[in-house]
Amino acid sequence: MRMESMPIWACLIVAFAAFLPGSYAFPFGAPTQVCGSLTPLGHTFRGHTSDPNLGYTLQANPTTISPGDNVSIQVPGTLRGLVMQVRPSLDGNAIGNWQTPNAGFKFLECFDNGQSTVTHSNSNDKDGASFTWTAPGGSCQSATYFVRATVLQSFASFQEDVVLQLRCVEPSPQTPPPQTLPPPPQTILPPILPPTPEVLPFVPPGGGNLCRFSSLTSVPASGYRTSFETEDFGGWINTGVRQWQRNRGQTQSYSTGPNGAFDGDFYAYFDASSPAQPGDRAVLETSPNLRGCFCFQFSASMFVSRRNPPHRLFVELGNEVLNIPIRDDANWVQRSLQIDSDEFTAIRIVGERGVDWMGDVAIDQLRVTPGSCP
Ligand SMILES: [Ca+2]
Repeated sequence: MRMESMPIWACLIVAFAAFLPGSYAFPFGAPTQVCGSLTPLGHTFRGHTSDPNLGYTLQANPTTISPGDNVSIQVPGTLRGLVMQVRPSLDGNAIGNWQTPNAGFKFLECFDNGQSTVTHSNSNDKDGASFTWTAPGGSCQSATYFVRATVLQSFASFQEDVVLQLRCVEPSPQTPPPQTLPPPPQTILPPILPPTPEVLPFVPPGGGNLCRFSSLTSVPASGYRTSFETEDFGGWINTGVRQWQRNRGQTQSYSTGPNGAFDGDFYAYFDASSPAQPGDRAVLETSPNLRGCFCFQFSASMFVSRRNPPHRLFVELGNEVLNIPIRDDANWVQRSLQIDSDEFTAIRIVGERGVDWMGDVAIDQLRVTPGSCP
């Protein structure tokens, strides 16, 4: 409330007080009427005006603050009184809270806040003034806060609009403490399997000598011979979800598969790498035109992981199965399989992917010959 808006009677009271000899208009501090203007009522009534040359200044530490921070604010020099606030704009309402002032000063309630304003509590000369102000919490109410004071040197001389700017910055987001990451989940490796035992040969020891169905023997002249040196696979047909592929040299995956062909340059292998999934099968199959007593010979490479479930390479004839055991090296093994059957049947060579990517099973030099195995 500025002077000119005061009721006449109030002005008269102020004027009367101001004219008392040797007295100040408000020797015990500014009245609440100054809350908005910070203009010293009694002083201006006598015709005095603010004297900017008195040289009063404000000092603050720090001058850059965040919500809730305490700020030390000084008014150097000899002074008799003052009224001071901190505002979010020059003409805004006082914000924040002053801490209990030192002797000679007191709170003045403004804007319904008993600690929003400080003023003098007596008319003695003071050797400077020092206060602590606490910024409102939460967020900055503006980027710049204004410490605004009117400082009285004496009753007749005062300086209005002594201002100091504070910069309000939002508190930096809390840097979360470095999280103690849980250890990466352990890859639970399946147990290492013992070597897969071969199923018993399809005929008892002694081989072809005991063939009962020699008279029924029927084997195509081609004998399903292939060393995979050509594309035709010697009559074998891929029938699985995955393909047996020709390859020469090592397979592309490290530490699995043969180093090269068993015979010639090429062999066939089932690539366990993507997109092959566990359980996928590559099946190489003859026609079901084999019967009687005959021998299936082939070479196999089972340099694959033993992780469980394991990779498998096996030969099927009807319901009978011959497993080729896993090896721990890239060497080829030769197998001879004596068959004695009174029904036409097909031979199926099955590669089955296990859980591990190291599963490049390979075969080479296949042939089916009538009679007993050599
Ligand atoms: Ca070959």
